[in-house]
Amino acid sequence: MAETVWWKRGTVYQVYPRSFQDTNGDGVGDLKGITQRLDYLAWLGVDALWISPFYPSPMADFGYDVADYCGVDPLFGTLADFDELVAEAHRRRLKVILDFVPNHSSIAHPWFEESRASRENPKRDWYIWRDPAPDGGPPNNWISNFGGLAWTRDEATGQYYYHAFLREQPDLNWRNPAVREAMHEALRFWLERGVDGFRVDVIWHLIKDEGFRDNPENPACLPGEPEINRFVQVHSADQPEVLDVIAGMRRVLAPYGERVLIGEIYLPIDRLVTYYGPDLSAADLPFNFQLLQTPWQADAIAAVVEAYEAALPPGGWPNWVLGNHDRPRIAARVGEAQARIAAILLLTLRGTPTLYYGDELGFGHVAIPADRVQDPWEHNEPGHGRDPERTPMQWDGSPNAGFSEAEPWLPLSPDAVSRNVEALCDDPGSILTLYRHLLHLRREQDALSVGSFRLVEDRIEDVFAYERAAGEVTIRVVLNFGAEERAVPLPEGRRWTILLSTHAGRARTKLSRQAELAANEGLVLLAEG
Ligand code: TEU
Ligand code: CA
Repeated sequence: MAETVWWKRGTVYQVYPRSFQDTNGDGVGDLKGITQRLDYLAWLGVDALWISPFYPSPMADFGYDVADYCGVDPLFGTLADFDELVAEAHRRRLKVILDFVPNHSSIAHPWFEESRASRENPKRDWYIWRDPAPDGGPPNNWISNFGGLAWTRDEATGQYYYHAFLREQPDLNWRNPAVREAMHEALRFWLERGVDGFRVDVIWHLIKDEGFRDNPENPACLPGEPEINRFVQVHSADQPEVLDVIAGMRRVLAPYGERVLIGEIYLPIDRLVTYYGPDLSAADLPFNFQLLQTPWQADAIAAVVEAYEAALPPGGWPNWVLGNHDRPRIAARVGEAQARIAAILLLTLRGTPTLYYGDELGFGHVAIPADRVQDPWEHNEPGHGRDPERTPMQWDGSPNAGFSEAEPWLPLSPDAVSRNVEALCDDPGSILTLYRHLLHLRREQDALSVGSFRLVEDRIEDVFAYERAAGEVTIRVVLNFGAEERAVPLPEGRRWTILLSTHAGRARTKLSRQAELAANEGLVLLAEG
């Protein structure tokens, strides 16, 4: 199976560029900083880096409001810095995946400035303009993902424009062929510069209901949830025509060879898997966020793994995500001990893993003082802001953890003096060492990267167990989600070697008949013979 395409075998590492490495002392990470840290990523053992947006932007949503799809914001550097980053990454056999944000532009994009100028402007139909409702109010009940109305009335023409996110992020009209062509040109611009693929932002939002019908209310929405959850997004997103749009992007990538198209999609499994498209013509990897959304219990996790595997279309390649810049840190959600179980899960399940910078150090929740809040969502809906998962990378014990010579744009975690790469890299018991061993093991073992997957049927309370196999090799993963010791029977007549444990010092031990798991312990076992 050595010929398998790289994005099936490989592991993706998400870099949030503002927070990775600052090189010019302004407290914000930059492209040169990423280049400087490529040796770390190679040492860690990942195969690709996905970089969140660095395009010219007013930064209303920290770069997810793009004012020029074919440039680099001076805050992050220059196109020359980008070319150097790609060359240096490729020299280390690291792939580079860009974050493409086609659903909306910045309000400052020249396209929008033209579009809003008059109803007759040739670019009027590049965005979504509607007349007010008869009472002068918004055209329908659609809500912004960041709270409040998704429609803003523009005085110049008296019409409303639609924005699924901030009012500074007007949605583009993907039903317009001219928009598609302009966006395809932007994709080609980066493909020509050597990028290996794209993670496409909110790809499931690109097409909206042609009749702009009201979204129905969501009876399951609980108090305290973000306002967006009050309605089910059946008309404002997830329209069947979107698969065609995605297939169109795939056709742009195709002549460039092995490039990957990843789609960011927050939908239940049955809808998510439709994004592979008819005959796998749409997304290569529709992001699977189940691990971020499922209660952290062995049974619940086993059930989603089973449901997801069963729902995949023939030939559809699975993937798993453990964290991103929009969701609370995994260690904050499940605790430090279980964050190690999560690491094993991410890197031994079947499918391409995506890990988020800092999770390999066990980053937890970082409390942000009120006067340091950056995320506009926190201002709109307090408690939902995403700053706590966007704090600077912690490299060493020096001031600002080696991230910057200046005060960082977001505060560092108070534990940065002890939780950093330099302090953890040689510690055999650290979570960083666990991640590195897992990443290297996954590279060595076809069973883990491209092997088959099978759930172990006999269930032990709090334990999730499964097998991966390729050729003669069988690997069994046994994970204790609980805080009690568990004895887990192993199949008769076989001996097993511990390849790796969440707990240091157990590797290479032999087992037969039974695995004794400490509280919160996970084991990766190799069958002998
Ligand atoms: O996120 C889309 C998205 O669905 C999230 O906003 C999600 O609703 C929320 O964060 C809860 O998890 C993408 C980007 O990842 C995000 O950073 C951007 O703010 C957003 O799109 C708009 O571009
Ligand atoms: Ca900088």
